[in-house]
Amino acid sequence: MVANRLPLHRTGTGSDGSWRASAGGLVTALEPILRSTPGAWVGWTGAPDDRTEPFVHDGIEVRPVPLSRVEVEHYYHGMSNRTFWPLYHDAIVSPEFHRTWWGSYLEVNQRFAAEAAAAAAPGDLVWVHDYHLQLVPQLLRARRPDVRIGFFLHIPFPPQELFEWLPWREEILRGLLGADLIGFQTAAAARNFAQLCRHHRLASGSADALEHDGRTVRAQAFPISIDFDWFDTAARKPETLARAEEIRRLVGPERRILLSVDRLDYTKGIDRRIEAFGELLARRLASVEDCVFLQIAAPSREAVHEYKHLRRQIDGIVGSVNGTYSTPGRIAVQYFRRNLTRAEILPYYCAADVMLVTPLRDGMNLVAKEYVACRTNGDGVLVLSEFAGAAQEMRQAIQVNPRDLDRMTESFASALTMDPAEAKRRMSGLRRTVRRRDVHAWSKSFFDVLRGGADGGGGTAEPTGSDIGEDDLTDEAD
Ligand code: ADQ
Repeated sequence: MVANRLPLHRTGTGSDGSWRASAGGLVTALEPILRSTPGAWVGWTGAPDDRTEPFVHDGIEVRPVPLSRVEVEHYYHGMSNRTFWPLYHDAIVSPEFHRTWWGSYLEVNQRFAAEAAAAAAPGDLVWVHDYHLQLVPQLLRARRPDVRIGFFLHIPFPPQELFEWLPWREEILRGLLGADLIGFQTAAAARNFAQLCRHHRLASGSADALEHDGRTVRAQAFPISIDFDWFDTAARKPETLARAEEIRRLVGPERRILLSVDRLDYTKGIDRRIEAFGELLARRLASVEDCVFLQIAAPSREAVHEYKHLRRQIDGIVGSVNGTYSTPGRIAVQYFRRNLTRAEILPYYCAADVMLVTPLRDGMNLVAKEYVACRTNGDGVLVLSEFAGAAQEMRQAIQVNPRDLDRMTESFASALTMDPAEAKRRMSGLRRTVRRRDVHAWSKSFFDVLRGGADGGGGTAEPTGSDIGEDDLTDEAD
């Protein structure tokens, strides 16, 4: 596994402190695979100038890649989080393009490729993750033509008219084409990629068989998921249910709970969602007597200006809605700006009558799937943005356009008043989908296709039963 961050963080101080598994999108998804498959993980520890030597943790060989303070600034906060992140998320904030950041990105990608080349045994599978490391497939192939290389992009891949902004667009396409298999969250993203490769005359053919440099490269959708059984089991535990009851009692047992759980990121649509909740109250479609909105937001990327700004902006919107609508003992929006453990989040999922997942753009969004997995009684209503990758599979959710404030407000009202039988019917469909397409199915299908294409290069990768195309996903509806 090659990813920007190691799936661990140091506990305590000092360079020889012990390590604990981290939480978060990518780690949440890969943890089960790491526990069941022996292998090495190449990644950064998260601390600048950290020269930790390779070590073994819980059966996994860990190979830290050092980053200097300047590289953290240029490669990570800069090129990754201020160029690729906004560009690939519809340019919700303007991406910045700086040659110094690009130089650093190139250098750091070289270092990751060298470390991966050193870690892999002959013929190994190497799985590279995400937008921080888009050059690694090509750089690794140059060093180790014997290994099979998979790449998975966790965030959206933009359409041509946006991607073309990038001054280094051909370098990125070539970098990715170094892989044998490129996984995206949606079929639309795979199509965007294939179209760009053809446009720049770097490859010919369709997404599932791109001819490039005498090899066949597959670009395909593998919608990421969660460990459904883990959430389903944990949500049934007496201590989870007791805490869920306590949360209901504390907010007022007669109040219905609307919940959101996000990283504090401008892609997640937190501001518009709180505004829509304010409109719900303003239009008297609901009142603070009968409902409450709980927003849990984990601080994120606080070194980046846009994130500091977002934090202040959301503080302001929460204050404004609460100042206008709260009454003694009836706070309209309860906002928790902190990182919770999984065990702390679960009871909220269990307590929530309505889950609001309304990003402006999101690769997948695991929170929507986590909520569904926790609804062991088969009740609860999911409101889901059309612009989350999850919307492709989760057709029984109430789908909304987060930029359409009127409709979004009305969808919150519909969720609160949905007929219980209708809610159960929808939830049962959602649970079926997420249970069947869990994270194990996701990683297995990726590895199967990566292995299955091992025909020495040049062969045409045959579609397999594990393919998940857009049509297949659409069929899941109802
Ligand atoms: P993220 O943008 O981080 O991931 P998401 O898929 O929602 O988004 O995953 C967030 C994870 O963090 C969830 O497991 C959630 O439970 C957890 N989390 C959220 N708020 C938290 C809080 N306050 N405290 C503790 N934990 C919290 C990226 C992409 C997504 C894609 C994933 C996986 O942006 O689109 O789904 O990778 O590929």
